[in-house]
Amino acid sequence: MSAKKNFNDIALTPLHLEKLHQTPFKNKAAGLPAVFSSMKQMLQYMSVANALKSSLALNQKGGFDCPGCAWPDPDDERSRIGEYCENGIKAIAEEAQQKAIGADFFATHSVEEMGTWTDFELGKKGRLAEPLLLKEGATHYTAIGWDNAFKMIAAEINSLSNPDEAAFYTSGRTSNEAAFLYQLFVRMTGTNNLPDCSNMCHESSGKALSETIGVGKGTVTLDDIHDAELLIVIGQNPGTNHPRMLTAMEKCKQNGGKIIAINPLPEPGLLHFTNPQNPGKLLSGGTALADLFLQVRINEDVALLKAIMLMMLEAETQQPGTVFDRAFIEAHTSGYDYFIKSLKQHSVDACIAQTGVDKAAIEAAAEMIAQKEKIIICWAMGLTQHENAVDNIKEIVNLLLLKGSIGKPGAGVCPVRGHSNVQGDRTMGIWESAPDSFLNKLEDVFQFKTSRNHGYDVVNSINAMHDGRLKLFFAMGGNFLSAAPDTLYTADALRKTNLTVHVSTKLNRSHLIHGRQALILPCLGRTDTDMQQGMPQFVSCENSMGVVQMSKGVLNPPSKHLLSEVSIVCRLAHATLGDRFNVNWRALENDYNLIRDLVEKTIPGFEKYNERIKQPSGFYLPNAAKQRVFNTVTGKAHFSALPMNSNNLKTGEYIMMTIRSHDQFNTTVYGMNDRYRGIHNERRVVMMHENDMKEAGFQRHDVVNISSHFNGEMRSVQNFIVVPVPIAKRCVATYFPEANALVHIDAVAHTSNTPASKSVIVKIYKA
Ligand SMILES: Nc1nc2c(c(=O)[nH]1)N[C@H]1C(S)=C(S)[C@@H](COP(=O)(O)OP(=O)(O)OC[C@H]3O[C@@H](n4cnc5c(=O)[nH]c(N)nc54)[C@H](O)[C@@H]3O)O[C@H]1N2
Ligand SMILES: Nc1nc2c(c(=O)[nH]1)N[C@H]1C(S)=C(S)[C@@H](COP(=O)(O)OP(=O)(O)OC[C@H]3O[C@@H](n4cnc5c(=O)[nH]c(N)nc54)[C@H](O)[C@@H]3O)O[C@H]1N2
Ligand SMILES: [Mo]
Repeated sequence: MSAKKNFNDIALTPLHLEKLHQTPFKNKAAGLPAVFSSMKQMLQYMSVANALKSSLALNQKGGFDCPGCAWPDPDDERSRIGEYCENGIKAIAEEAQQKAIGADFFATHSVEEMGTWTDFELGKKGRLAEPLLLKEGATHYTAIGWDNAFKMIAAEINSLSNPDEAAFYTSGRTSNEAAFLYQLFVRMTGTNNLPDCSNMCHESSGKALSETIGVGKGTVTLDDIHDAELLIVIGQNPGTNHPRMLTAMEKCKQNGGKIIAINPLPEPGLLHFTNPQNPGKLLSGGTALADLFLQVRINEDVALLKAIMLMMLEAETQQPGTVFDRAFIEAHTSGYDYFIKSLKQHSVDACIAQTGVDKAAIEAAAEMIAQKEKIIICWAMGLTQHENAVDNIKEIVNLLLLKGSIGKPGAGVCPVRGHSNVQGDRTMGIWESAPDSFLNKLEDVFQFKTSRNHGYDVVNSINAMHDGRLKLFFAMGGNFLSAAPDTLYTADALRKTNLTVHVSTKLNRSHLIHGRQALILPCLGRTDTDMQQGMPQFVSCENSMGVVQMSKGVLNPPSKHLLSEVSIVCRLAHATLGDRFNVNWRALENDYNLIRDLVEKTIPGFEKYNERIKQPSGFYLPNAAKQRVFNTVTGKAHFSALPMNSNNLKTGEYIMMTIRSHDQFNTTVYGMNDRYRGIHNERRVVMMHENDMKEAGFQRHDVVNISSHFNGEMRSVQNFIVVPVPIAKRCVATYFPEANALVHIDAVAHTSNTPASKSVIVKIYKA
């Protein structure tokens, strides 16, 4: 196919059909190709010296926290050549580019021209080098001094008729120190409008877990994963998105553990793994991971879990006390009888029929679960981004409660977080609906009155911009436009604001879709050294398992005009609030230890923060559920009686999930290949089962248009290429963010308001 460019709106990734090349879907992950791929990536954009320096410091005690995912580092021994994975290396190579783009670059490229570039091209231009302003009506960004930029934002904030007319987004890379000051500043302006990437990510997990077990986080450590008798990995693709988790899964297997994988795709990393950090294993061919793979249809996990629990119930009824943990249920849970009553209303066969999985495989899973006592369930976006996402996770909790598998070694819930500090940002108060206990404490420590209005989350922010209720949109990192659902609707929303501000490391599409005026504020990244008044500073992050660790960059920043996120918050707060509150923003900017002292005063679990953060492996935050203390209304863990969901696909309809390729970090496209799935050089693809293709009359690599249908409204995207893959029937997959325009703004998970970007009902037509 010849390369062609064609686009209607610069909010969308332009159509840029390249030369698609398809190879067989792989059946194993990592190994030597991963080592080669990561080396190639690093050396393409970095000097050998910087590549070495950064890979040696990656995830080492005293080094920097990988800006990739939030998977924890081992507490004890760490690989000496760096605790890295292929995709961590790509994340660093992406951030640590030496090329920097400043006002000269933006003088030669208009906003409109940049809109014709793909996300891959945008990202490869280099690091942002100086603050930039897009004046009203201007076609190009031009340089602006830092002070003027802060004055401009401050004037805008101070002229709002109501503080709730501004929203302050956070992506999950922001450090604890920056996040704490940022939410404090935002709350001092008088609003709780703190939408964050969590709203699109694990919000459903947080909601379900806090209601059922009293803590919105996971309850396991890395050692628990190693010690589990059974790991269930559901709705997650660790081979691509958390590659170091494969090492933990391998250890679990070596200790005699079993693994069940539940996914509409036979993701290579779930099935087989060759550890690239273990030279012996590279030659011997690696470890078979999953003992059982259940190829569930998209969003039929509730049916699957119900089928499994019905089978377990049957076995328990026949031999009471052999399957369920009666003592645990009795002592620590509530709602068991009602839950069982509601479960019995479903028939096993009807549940099985919905899942698309063989009965024998489900029976095998039920039997494995029945026999084990130490079970951990890991999940990610495959469960959280559906309308019934919160129920998905409550159903997982039901299963674990039946087995008494929460709050003991080798057992528990493991929502695997995405962004490297997304969990820490929440702990620091980046939350549009923070609990009163948090706000009360903030008031105590800082002597001011917080607003008690419920703030806007991501979806509510977009709607508020659309309706003119939001005038200013400020983003601490991220790529809001491309990460959010319903791309064109979100673009319209952003265009209605007076001012959009992005604190960023790299150019992205959100800089091109803007309010009446727009600012880009370039900041230091995780890999950069951070000096304040001649003194080196470090920050800290919390990983997916509640460990808080120091992170200290090692590379020279790519431009001398960059500020740290902490500096940006402090200077903006000072420009906006002056001396109105009892906070010495200048002192905090100069010494991050002082920020940690304030965190210690405000947030439980951070006692002796400055002392303990210097421990080589950091420290664990307390987790009550892990100790079988359930901070729910009843003081017990709750069983939930949940309805069955059904996708009800009509003829010609498919259910579509929007997923990540192996060469991307969210909206940052590192490369054009999805190596494990065998898709190369093209991202505008729709993955389909061969039988479905045949039925629809599609040939391999036909070009199609896709439309989605929600609440009587239609959305569509053009020119996607059909690729046959071994996906569950009637299920299709596209990449995020190319297909985000199909996710209707109102298609959200009940109660968590997370966009349902993994269950989009679509029709597919030949283009
Ligand atoms: N390299 C890299 N690492 C990353 C990221 C990245 O983009 N690149 N992103 C980071 C972030 S922010 C996050 S949140 C995580 C995301 O990590 P994942 O959740 O693993 O990412 P997705 O690609 O969205 O994959 C979802 C997986 O769930 C499956 N799935 C989809 N729908 C269903 C369903 O209904 N049921 C079941 N059982 N499975 C389903 C898909 O087939 C896919 O394997 O990764 C983090 N780490
Ligand atoms: N359809 C669909 N949509 C989705 C998802 C999906 O699976 N399907 N996943 C959702 C999920 S799980 C998430 S978490 C969101 C992600 O949403 P976001 O977090 O908003 O998006 P990212 O692509 O991670 O943001 C990348 C940008 O962050 C900036 N950046 C990188 N590092 C730093 C840093 O250290 N500091 C600052 N200030 N900026 C930095 C760079 O400019 C880069 O362009 O997307 C969500 N959207
Ligand atoms: Mo995420």
